[in-house]
Amino acid sequence: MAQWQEAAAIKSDIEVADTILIHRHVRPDPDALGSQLGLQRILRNVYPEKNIYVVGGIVRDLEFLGKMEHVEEDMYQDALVMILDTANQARIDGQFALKGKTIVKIDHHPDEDAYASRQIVDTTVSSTSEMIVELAEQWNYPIDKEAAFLLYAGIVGDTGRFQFRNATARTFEIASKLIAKDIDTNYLYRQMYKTDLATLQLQGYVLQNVVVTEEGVGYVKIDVDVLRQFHASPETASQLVNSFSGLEGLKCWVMFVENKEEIRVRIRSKGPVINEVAKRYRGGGHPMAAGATIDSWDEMDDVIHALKEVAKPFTFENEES
Ligand SMILES: [Mn+2]
Repeated sequence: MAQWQEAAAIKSDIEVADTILIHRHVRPDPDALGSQLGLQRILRNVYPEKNIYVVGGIVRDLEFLGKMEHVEEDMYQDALVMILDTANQARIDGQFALKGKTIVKIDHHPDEDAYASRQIVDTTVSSTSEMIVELAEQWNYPIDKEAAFLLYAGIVGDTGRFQFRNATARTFEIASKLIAKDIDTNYLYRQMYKTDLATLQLQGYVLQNVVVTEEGVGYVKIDVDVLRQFHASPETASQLVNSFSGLEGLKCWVMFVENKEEIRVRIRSKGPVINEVAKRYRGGGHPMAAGATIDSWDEMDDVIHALKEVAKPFTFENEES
């Protein structure tokens, strides 16, 4: 695991730092928050005398995971800044993150932007939370029940409850160790998968309006009028991208959500590689899960056309096409 060679140096950075500021990406998901808060918990247990803070905006639905802290710009000067789950600078939540004395990146997204002085980037790992467990073990830092809960939440989030193909044998081993800390998974799933009525009704709209092409590309368009009708935010709508993933014949699918001046594009796949398409439209991501941005509804057809091109030649193994 050549990507992990910086682990020892990062441990030294942690040991010498008085202030450690932990960041992650904007619009955080359970992995971003779970890895961030989990790492904070682990480090605070080992180094109670250090100033270890988590920075970034909050998300109401994920507030049960923990709270962010306010950190002034002057604290960055001598700080070790650890940026988790964030591929590129533009995605970092927190305007002063790169003002730290030492910048460390720990991530499992394709390495598009080596913004840190040290980094561990491994796209074969399910989640940044899984990477934090690996590192805590290498560094000999204990993971207590609270940290285990946070990191487990991150793994559950990024693996879609262990059903995506990024859930490896190692992921299950690590999840098993976290479960062994007696974490409350009932509470976790209740919090992670709760839905309010407005969202549920928007989901009904999505299911009613999904279109599938003969190439196996599904798409749904959510414009501002639909958002207004269901009192939903663009973020809420975007989270429904997997709500029709079980549809027969679907190879890849995309959700277009209007947000102010632009249209966010969320793309998912069961086989065809779609992040190359995302890259052509101001985006990127994983081969099976990516995002992009377009400026007008005219461009929607271009994205759908590009997805048809990648979907058409693809056939599932063990299945007749
Ligand atoms: Mn992640």
